[in-house]
Amino acid sequence: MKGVVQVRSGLPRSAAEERLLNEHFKALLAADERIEPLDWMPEGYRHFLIRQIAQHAHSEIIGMQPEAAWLTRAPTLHRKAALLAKVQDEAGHGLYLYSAAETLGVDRADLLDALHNGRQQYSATFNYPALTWADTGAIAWLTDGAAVVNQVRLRDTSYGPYARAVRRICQEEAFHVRLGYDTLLALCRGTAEQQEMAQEAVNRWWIPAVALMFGPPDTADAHADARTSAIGAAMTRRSMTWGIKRNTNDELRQRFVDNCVPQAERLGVTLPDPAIRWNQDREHYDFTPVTWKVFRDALAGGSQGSRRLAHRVAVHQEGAWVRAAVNAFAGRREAVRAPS
Ligand code: BYC
Repeated sequence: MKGVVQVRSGLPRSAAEERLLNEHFKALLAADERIEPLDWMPEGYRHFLIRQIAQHAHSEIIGMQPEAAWLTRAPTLHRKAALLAKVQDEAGHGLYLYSAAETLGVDRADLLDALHNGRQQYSATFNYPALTWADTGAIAWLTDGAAVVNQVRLRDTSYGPYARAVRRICQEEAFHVRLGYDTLLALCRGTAEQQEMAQEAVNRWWIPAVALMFGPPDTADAHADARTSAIGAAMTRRSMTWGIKRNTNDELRQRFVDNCVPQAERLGVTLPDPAIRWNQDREHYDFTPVTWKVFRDALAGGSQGSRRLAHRVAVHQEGAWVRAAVNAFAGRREAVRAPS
């Protein structure tokens, strides 16, 4: 079926042609084939993808900050080397994703502008502070653990460049989760003070992970802003019809909790939710539902939002000379290659 209809968007077309292209797009989705950059796609699909991939990329690069703050204070050389590799991986994830977004016809500089001006969002998870070394463990175990659960399903997402970027990201995230678990395990096997440090970090990162990494609840409740939740539900439905999302937010959240409980038991930490218990009938762990109130409180709960963005903007400005050098080099290479 591939290659039958490959068009550049933006060309004027008749309604009949549009219908044909739309039918072909739907047939590709139904056959579970990937949509590639030169395939025709509905504008809504393109916009939805740009929004999600950009938000994803922004989260990766802003998400470097809480852990990076501990690079100069890592307890050993090995811990520092591993954390450095992890933080650099997050930068790489941002790069894969900005590249994937660019295949949809947007410019990386514009996306970064939108992040810096607050027109596009990043995950509010990373507005929470990393107060002790143990937070690096909790972030990697819980937020990367949540990211893996979410993104393993995005490997099958319908847009080819996004799916391929996510596949690579997942391999690296799996290492991050192990690293976080290992960092916490060392503390949990240490002194009473170290165990307490691990527990407090888990207490701090549980809600940002369980509430924010999976997005809002699937259904409206008494605390839902009716308009937002209706729009959210409609967007989830469209996203699933388009094969972008493969599971609902709450399905993935449940999978995450089911993964975490036995791991927490092995670590010897308590997940800060008294409602967690095995439910034999459902064959899942029960936990306090992430209602709209829980979600909104978590969105507002991080204290570092303005600091994260200000730091990001300052780093971008400091890096202007690197971008100028790269552009100058590319220009020189073009000039050398151009026939005289
Ligand atoms: N924070 O869009 P909706 C990582 C907003 S980083 C702030 O329907 P959806 C890592 C949302 O913008 C990778 N706002 O949510 C890096 C919208 O508001 P507007 C993170 C949020 O699509 C470093 C409104 O709520 N992973 O792994 O159902 C170190 C309605 O939400 C958040 C991805 O990005 C939030 N968290 O679900 C460690 C994966 N959530 O725009 C680790 C790809 C929602 O209407 N992304 N809002 O004003 C996704 O799967 C989905 O976009 C999300 C959100 C699950 C994040």
